[in-house]
Amino acid sequence: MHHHPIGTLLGPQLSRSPDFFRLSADQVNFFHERGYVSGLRVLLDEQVETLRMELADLADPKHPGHALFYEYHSNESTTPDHILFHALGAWRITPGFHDLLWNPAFTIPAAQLLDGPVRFWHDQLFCKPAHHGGVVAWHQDYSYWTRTQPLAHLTCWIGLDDSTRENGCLQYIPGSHRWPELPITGLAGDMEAIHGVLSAEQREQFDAAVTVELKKGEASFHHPRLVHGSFANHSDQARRATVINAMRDGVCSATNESLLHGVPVISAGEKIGGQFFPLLQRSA
Ligand SMILES: O=C(O)CCC(=O)C(=O)O
Repeated sequence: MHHHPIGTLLGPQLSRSPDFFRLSADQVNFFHERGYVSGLRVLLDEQVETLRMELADLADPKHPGHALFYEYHSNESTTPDHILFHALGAWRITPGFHDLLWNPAFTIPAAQLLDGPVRFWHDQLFCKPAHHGGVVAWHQDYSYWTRTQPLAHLTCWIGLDDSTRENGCLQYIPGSHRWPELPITGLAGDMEAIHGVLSAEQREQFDAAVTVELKKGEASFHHPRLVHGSFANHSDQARRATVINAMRDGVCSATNESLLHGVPVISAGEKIGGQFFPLLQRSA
C-alpha cells in the first residue's frame, strides 16, 4: 500500500547523505569480476533487534498477516531432522521488513551494481536454528526467475545473526556468474545435487568456494547467476537472514501467470511495476 518507509526503522540511515552509502569503484569492479561484494554494513544492532522481534512473530503461522506471504515453509528441508525456515513476502506484513526495502545502505549500492533505477522483486527469510539447521543447496537465483526478462537482477543477503562457517554462512563460487543458466536441482535438499548438471571444469571451481562470514547487520550483494549455497547449522548459534531481491527498472514479465502468489497478472512482455513492485531508487 505504501511505496515509502512508514515506520521508524530507518531513522539513522535517512539522516545521512547518499554519498555515505556509495560503493567505491574498487567494490563495484570486484562485484563485476567475482560476482559478489560483501561485508557492507546496512543495519545497526538495534535495527537488527527490531527485525528479529518481527521475525519471531512472523514465524508463528497464526500471525494475522500470514495470508500475505507469497510463499511460506516452516521447514523446507527435505530431511526431517533439519530445519530451514524459508518465506517470501514479509515486507507486506510488518513495518520493519517493509521499510528495510528503502534503506539507502541497500538502495544506493543496488543502483550502482544494477547500473540503473532499482525496482523491488521480492524479499525472503532464510533461517536455520541452532543444532539442526538445514542446508540451502548450491544454486543460481535466476534459475528460479526465468518468468522475468531480461536478466537484470540483484540479491542482497542481510545477516540477522553473526554468520560463520560453523552456523552455515553463505558460500559463493567466485566467477560463476559468467556460467550459463543451470537447471534447478533443488533448494533445500542435497547440497551435492548441482554437481550432476556441471561440467568437470565447473566442478573444479568448487575448490575455490568463498566462505562469506558476516557480522549481524552486514550484507552481501550477489549476481543472479552466481552459484551460492550454505551448509547445515550444527553449532549452538542460530543463523537468521533476510534477503532483498531487486531488478533494474524495465525488467518485464515473461509469463501470463501471476508472478508471485496472489499478485495480479502482468502479461508477458509488459514491464513489471505497480503496487507489488515498488520503485526503490530512481537513479544510479
Ligand atoms: O541464506 C542462505 O543460506 C541462502 C540464501 C540465498 O540463497 C540467497 O540469498 O539467494
